[in-house]
Amino acid sequence: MIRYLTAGESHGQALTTIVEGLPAGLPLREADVSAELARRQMGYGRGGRMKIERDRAQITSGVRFGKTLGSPVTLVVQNLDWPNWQEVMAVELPAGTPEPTPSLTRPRPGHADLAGALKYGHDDVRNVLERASARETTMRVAVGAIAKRLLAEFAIEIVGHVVEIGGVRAKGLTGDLTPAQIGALAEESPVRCVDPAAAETMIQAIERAKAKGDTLGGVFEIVALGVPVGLGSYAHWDRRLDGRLAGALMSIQAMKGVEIGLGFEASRRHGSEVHDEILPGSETAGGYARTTNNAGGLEGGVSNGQPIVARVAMKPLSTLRAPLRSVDMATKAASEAGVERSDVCSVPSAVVVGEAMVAIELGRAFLEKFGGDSLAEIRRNHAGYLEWLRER
Ligand code: EPS
Repeated sequence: MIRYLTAGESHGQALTTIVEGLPAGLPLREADVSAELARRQMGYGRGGRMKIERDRAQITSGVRFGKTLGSPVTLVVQNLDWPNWQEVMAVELPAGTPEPTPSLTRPRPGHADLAGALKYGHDDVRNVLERASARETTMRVAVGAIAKRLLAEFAIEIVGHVVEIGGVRAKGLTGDLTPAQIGALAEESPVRCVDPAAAETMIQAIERAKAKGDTLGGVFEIVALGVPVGLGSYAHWDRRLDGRLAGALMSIQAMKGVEIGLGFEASRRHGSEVHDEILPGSETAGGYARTTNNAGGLEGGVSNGQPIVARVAMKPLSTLRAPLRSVDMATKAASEAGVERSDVCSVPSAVVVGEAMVAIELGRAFLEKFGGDSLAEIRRNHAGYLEWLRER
């Protein structure tokens, strides 16, 4: 079972994660993780911070000679912006220095600012936003990079792409594109969208929002390929893989909705127009075929051998350069929300975080089914199961 914790403030010294439960013998290089971190930093609509940071992962435990040891893996990413924040974010005040008066007291609607400050009893909203910030997703992407590494050993691949920004929709995928092509096209696009005409309109929409001091959200899709039938379980609610994936994706900062397969559209159709008929064939191991995948690869909370497809809705970021109305928590006077340096649109980056969360949950479910202490042992378990499926 993979467990992990993340730690770190947005403008603290460093971000950290400890990942426990990885098998021994998994090839892992810092470059594997840093490559994913770089993908998260890209995307049209990002702000000034990403010009400062060059997120690089340092592995400080759990790996020797390029392979995991089976012990906890610690990853550290230094915040290059830290030298500019050492005083504001100091762990200790110099002796005799009084605590500064709270600098941020005008909570941003939509952010964790107000609820967080009331919950934890903070007078300074900075104490909330530093951790609520999506900078934390750096470490989720780092953990996801390890999970992707594990899944890749078993030919499981995860691709993500943007389908909508600010109401501008990419044209539906026709099925002509292979998942590898979708991934490659998304990678080349400044907004991670495989439809170049829509991408151009999305970029214009981001520019217009920026000019107005506003922000934009959108929708992205994550597809997992090569997932064997049988991950997750119908036997108990908290083992259902659809619920676990939805929870993991919804936990990403600023997400407001998750759909699997047809999602909300399924509720508008007859059953005969929704369910994927089961036909004889060899498409999935076990000798069954499907011609549609409206279920998004999950039936009864169990992977069914089809690609797993999830779509996620992201709200527009809550830091507006043209601020909404708020209340100054220090005086209770009507005021304008505070303005922090932020992004206009980070849906393209959120795709990379979404891929990571899906990789982590699939990695967990994979180890639950095939788990072993070493990669070699997992390989034996996995191969035995596939052989058994083939012979049925
Ligand atoms: C960041 C995400 C955003 C950025 C942040 C870096 O955080 P938030 O969710 O708080 O808007 O704004 O950068 C800053 C806080 C800054 O100083 O510019 C990320 O994904 O790394």
